[in-house]
Amino acid sequence: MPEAVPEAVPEPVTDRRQRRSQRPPARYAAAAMKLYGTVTSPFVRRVRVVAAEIGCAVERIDTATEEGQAALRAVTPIRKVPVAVIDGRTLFDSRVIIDWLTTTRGFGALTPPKDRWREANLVNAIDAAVDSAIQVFYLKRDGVPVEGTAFAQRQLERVDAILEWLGKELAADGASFGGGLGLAEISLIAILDWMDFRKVYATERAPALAGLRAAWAERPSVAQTRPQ
Ligand SMILES: N[C@@H](CCC(=O)N[C@@H](CS)C(=O)NCC(=O)O)C(=O)O
Repeated sequence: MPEAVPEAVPEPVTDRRQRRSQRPPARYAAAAMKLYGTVTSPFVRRVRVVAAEIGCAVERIDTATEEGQAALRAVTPIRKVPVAVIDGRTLFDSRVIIDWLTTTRGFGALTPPKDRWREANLVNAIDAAVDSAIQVFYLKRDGVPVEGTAFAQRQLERVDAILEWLGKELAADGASFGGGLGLAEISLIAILDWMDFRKVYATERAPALAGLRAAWAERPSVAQTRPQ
């Protein structure tokens, strides 16, 4: 088992308006989360951002190494990151992990969804965009000459369509989809930063989304987890 790397936990932002129902049940509040993942994955990053926002300590198992991959395979047959071990459970999938965190520890200074079903549509669209970009990235990384193929074109066009749609879903100030910083905003920032980092999609093709990215760029949880 590779050594777990503890991450710095930024002080959670206290929000006086936090509703009583969002407060964490005391029995879960203190436990740290063991998180299997890399520092480049956008799915791992959104979990790290949420953990930082709600003040949940993270011990990350780096899955970028062979040892880390072996450790990952020992906890999940899916072989994808993130996986969390928390409160005596092993949880696969970033959205499930985030759901567990916000359910057991509250939303901290994050904005809870006003409309869960709308948020689910936004996040599904964001995930579909990054899934398409990731498929092309993996093929290129494995030396498959995917550039210029109909497959790659279809993935690119899907990303174009999704980002254009997301631009139309923004609130008037362009900084969010209608609240403050929530799962949809964090997910969008994570995929745009990842696309730039991996140079798999020119994010300038979606100028409408630049304002949202800029609005949260200096937030400690966002700035400290940006891939580089
Ligand atoms: N729906 C999953 C997606 C996870 C995912 O695709 N992770 C990628 C890293 S960004 C992965 O582990 N891929 C490994 C592979 O496809 O072999 C989640 O939200 O956690």
